Amino acid sequence: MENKSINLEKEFQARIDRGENIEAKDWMPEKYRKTHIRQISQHAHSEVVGMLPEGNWISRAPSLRRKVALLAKVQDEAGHGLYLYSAAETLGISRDELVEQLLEGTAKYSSIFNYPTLTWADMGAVGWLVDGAAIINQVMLTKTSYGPYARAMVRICKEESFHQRQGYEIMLALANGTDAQKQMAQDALNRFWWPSLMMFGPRDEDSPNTEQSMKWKIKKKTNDELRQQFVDQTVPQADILGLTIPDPDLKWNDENGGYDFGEIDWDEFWDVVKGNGPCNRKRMEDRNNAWDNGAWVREAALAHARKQAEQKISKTA
Ligand code: BYC
Repeated sequence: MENKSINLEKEFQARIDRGENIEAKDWMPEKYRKTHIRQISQHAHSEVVGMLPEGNWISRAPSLRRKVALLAKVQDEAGHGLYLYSAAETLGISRDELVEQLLEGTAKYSSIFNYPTLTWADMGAVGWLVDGAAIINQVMLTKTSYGPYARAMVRICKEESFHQRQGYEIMLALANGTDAQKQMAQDALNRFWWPSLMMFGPRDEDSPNTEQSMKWKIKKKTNDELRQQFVDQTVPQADILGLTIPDPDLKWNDENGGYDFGEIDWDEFWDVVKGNGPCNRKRMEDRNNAWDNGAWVREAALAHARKQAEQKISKTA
């Protein structure tokens, strides 16, 4: 029995090493399944909670064009949440269970969405930095070893690119606007820069999941590698905007071919992850209210589905 399970694990690792995708009905170690449920559901929750800071600005967008683009972006995020809940369901957990974990506050979602969006420029900073960081992480995940997750990521990444561009374009307009607009853009960058770097997770040496996730090719790059990639990609974009990254230690390093940057405030990161960020309570309250207020939609959809099924039965009878 023990030998059989060792052989299964060996064959599983060999498939991963050959670069094969693992599919829903394939044998997989229990820990692989659980790690995926954890990561995919945290990701799904992040998309759903991520609608809140931006939803806050839909009714206050400065023009019809901006409003349409923001509305489309927020709707895309709802869609991403749904693809990801479906991918998680292939691993044997129901969407109801996952939603329940989110609403009762036992599930994690990205720390970034626990920061407030105070001005219109924050819509630019979120699109540029938050979606920019998300793309770097998620392009890697299009090649992740679990097939349903990898395939969901391909479509999500296409939509994230549009999100990032609309954000950068807001920043560009503000940075080229009046002094007050430029100041608003700089202020948004100042507030979102460090939380964006935190999105990639703890330093590699403090990340309990990275080593195993790299072996299973759930992750193809470590948290620190992706964070470095984000900094190297984003600093020149800030230069084009004429804005200053709020990090006095930021410096080009010729030897490494990348930017050195300052120390992240890890106490702040863990505080936010543990539920004590500026907006954690508000986000949970808003999600719970949305769930309660949407009960009639779920009931109506179920009643409609039941009626359709009954009509089908009576037609075939
Ligand atoms: N916030 O061992 P580690 C988006 C947790 S973008 C909160 O490194 P892992 C969007 C981590 O879960 C954002 N928690 O973990 C964009 C773990 O906790 P548990 C969503 C964090 O999984 C724009 C513990 O800390 N993207 O959706 O190997 C608009 C130790 O960390 C964070 C994804 O979810 C954090 N920032 O690596 C709308 C991408 N960082 O479960 C929406 C998929 C870490 O062990 N996820 N933790 O108690 C991943 O790629 C990986 O899960 C991470 C973390 C790189 C985030």
